[in-house]
Amino acid sequence: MFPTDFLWGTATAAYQVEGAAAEDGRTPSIWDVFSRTPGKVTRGETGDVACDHYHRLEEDLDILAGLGVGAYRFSISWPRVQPGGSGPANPRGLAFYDRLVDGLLARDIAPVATLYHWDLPQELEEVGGWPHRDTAFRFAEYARLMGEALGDRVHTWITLNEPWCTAYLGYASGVHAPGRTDAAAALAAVHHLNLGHGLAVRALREAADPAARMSVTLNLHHVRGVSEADAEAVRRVDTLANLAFLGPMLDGAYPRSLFDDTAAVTDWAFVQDGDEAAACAPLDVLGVNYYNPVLVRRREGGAGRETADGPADGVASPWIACQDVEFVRQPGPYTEMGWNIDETGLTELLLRLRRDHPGLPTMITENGAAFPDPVEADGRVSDDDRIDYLRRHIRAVAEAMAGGADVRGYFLWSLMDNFEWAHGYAKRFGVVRVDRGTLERTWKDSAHWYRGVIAANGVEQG
Ligand code: IFM
Repeated sequence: MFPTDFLWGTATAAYQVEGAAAEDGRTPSIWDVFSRTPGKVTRGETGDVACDHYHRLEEDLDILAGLGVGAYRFSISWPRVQPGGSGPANPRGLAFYDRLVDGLLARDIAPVATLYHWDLPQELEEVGGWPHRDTAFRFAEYARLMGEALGDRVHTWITLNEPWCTAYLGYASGVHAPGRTDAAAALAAVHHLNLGHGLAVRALREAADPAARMSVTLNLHHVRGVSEADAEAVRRVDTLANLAFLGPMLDGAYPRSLFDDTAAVTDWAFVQDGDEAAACAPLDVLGVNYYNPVLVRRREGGAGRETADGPADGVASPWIACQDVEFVRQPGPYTEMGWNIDETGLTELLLRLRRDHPGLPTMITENGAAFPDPVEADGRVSDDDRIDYLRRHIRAVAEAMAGGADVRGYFLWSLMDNFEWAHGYAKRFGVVRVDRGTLERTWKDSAHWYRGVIAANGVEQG
């Protein structure tokens, strides 16, 4: 079903799996600080130990080899390799990623490295974080250091993971680190993430092997209206969630409607001459994370509730300037996150990208689901619900490709159960189970199934 060079992989992120939070010179990130703040993470859990991937690297590499993946998407912990977010690289931190990359290559697995998966060095937050312009330049400097250190071996570089989450969950709703609730700051963060991305791609192009591919991962929202009368609600959410990043990164300009929609919040004076062009650096492939679609309608009669994806009125929302939009709960089935399962949104999203950005290939850099995953008496985890979710979504990718979408790979989220941010360890996304007491790894049925998908280079027809 898939081309012979289609990349099958799994994905993780540094703070979610590594642990070793204070080892070998690593300094705290905003997530270390946030997770220690009472009330921010379920049961007060932290990534101090996480999956202890830092110390169990060889075992985890062998699991990847056993699955037969062609690629592995990991992220680099910025405060591990450049403690404090400035100055020279930390050789002891870099040594871990050297071992990881070399271990992947030795197993014939292509390393796909994400530079920023939400763990900003705390020192950079203390001088303003992403709303502060200088952070974009610090990020580019860090990118250059990584290009110099690993650029001869990394197959694909992903600058940012889901800048939507960094900006809107970190600085507007505050449910992610650093936990600020300032809509104007969130929009400034959007801009400095876009700028940092463009600067980082240029730095990597200079420092890394010319064959290395450049990418960014966006959690694009596939937005639908309840009826045709809701087109304006769809446009507003699409602009804030998608075009705020796609515009500058791919077309070198923000849609002017974004400025109009958010004029009551900020005048966007932080966008300086030349910034939009600087944010736009040619990419080889666009990373797409997809979990579920979004359904909206025009909110009638003022004060209502943001029902599906956000909190009630009066509580900080990630949806800046969307007071006239209601997020509608969609029909099930649902995953353990409460997210509805609807793979048709993935096909439609990929076809939209093909239409709007012809010539730019895509790669699914995350797709997967959390489920309760009870352990049976013999230790087996029969996660048929996850297998069904994955099968549906892989078929949806195939359908988009049949419609002309140029999709180059699929990375399952996640290799193993890990620290699910504000949910702590309560939500399990892995195809490999990690026992919270012993940290022992056990293949769930979905891991065996995925190995078969990779071996067959596809799933059975529906
Ligand atoms: O665990 C996260 C990941 O870090 C980013 N994308 C969504 C996943 C599931 O919530």
